[in-house]
Amino acid sequence: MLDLIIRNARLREDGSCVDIGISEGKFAEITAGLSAPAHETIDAMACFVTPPFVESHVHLDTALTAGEPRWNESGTLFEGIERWSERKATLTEDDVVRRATKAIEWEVAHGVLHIRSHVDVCDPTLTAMRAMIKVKQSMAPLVNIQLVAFPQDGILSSDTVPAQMEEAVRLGADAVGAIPHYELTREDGVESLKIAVGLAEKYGRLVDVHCDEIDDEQSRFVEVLSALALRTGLRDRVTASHTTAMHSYGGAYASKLLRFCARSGLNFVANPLVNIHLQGRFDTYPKRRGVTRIKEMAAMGINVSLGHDDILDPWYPMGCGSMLDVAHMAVHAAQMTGRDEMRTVFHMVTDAGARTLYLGTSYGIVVGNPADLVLLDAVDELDALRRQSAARVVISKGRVVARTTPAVTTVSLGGSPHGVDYAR
Ligand code: 17E
Ligand code: FE2
Repeated sequence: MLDLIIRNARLREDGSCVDIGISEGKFAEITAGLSAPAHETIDAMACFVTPPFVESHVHLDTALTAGEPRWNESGTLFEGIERWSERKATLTEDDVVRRATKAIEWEVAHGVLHIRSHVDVCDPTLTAMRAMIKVKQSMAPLVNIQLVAFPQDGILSSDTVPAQMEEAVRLGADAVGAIPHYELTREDGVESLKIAVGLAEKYGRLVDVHCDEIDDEQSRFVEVLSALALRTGLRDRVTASHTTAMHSYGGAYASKLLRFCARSGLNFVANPLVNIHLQGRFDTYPKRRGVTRIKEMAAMGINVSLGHDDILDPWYPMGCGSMLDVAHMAVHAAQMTGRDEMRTVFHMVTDAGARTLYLGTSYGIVVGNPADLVLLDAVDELDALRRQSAARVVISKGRVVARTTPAVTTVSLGGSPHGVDYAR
């Protein structure tokens, strides 16, 4: 007796539908015309089914603080850091838990079940990290949350930050961060990367660095991180986030750099919603887009996934936690509008994200894996991207954790009122 059967779900690449049997929180059987009895049945109505979305990069500790106490009016990264430092001074654990929980609910409602959140550890009391560890633990049965010890003001910005980083890792951070382009000198930037990677080696953690998030073509820390990933053997346990300076590198340097990155196995996370708006702010015209070389890296087989980065905070005044929203921007900003390219972008918010988060083989709709899936109001990846499809049903470990009823619209232009659908 199965616990749940999802009938008529569009899973196969050829568009054919299957029935998905779930038992004890795992995929038990996946086949057309499944005949086993079950306690509950959901009719997927030939909707497209995908493994859950993976949010590769978000700051849940800062979420929902936009405008508190002041708005970022210039739209620069640097004013965002200033505004956040004002809000950071008033943090309490309850405040962080409340806001992060709400943002996670928004993400789960959109089909996200794996989240990597950076958490600022420059506050000597580690209030945000302590709060986020509570959130991670309370969500663990249904939502997988990874935490990165992220030094927003720089690891070498004060004598105390290195010890705070280590304490955050001891408390339970899954990954170690850094922000080399925001250290006082190039040398400090290199040193900060050595400290971060050293901590990851010492405690057996992953690495995820805010790396070269600036329009300065001379900001060149990806090469340092890639070399450390190679030499330490940490390789694909290491991720470079943002890397927006790569947008401004000359062709010869970028070509050499990306070959080295392919060799080291470094993962990249682009945050197109946020970087298309934060970058280029010091340009007149033409204004650079400031989004990293998503298309070129993907074409080389480098693992690239995508993050929302911010949800209603000092760096971004918008956001509802939808990875389809992020992917939609990536299609435009990276000019990945070829049909295969759009499919690739969809996979950047699913499978590629799973690789960045180092989830291993437990991710994916395969018999024996945790029964995590999303039924989208779409027929395939491209349809989901175009229509920003609702996640009709989100299932985590065999349990329905969110449902959305897609909007129903009626038009009347003189003839009889009729429903609109967005199929061609
Ligand atoms: N902090 C940072 O350094 N860069 C960002 N994009 C955000 C926070 C959101
Ligand atoms: Fe970020």
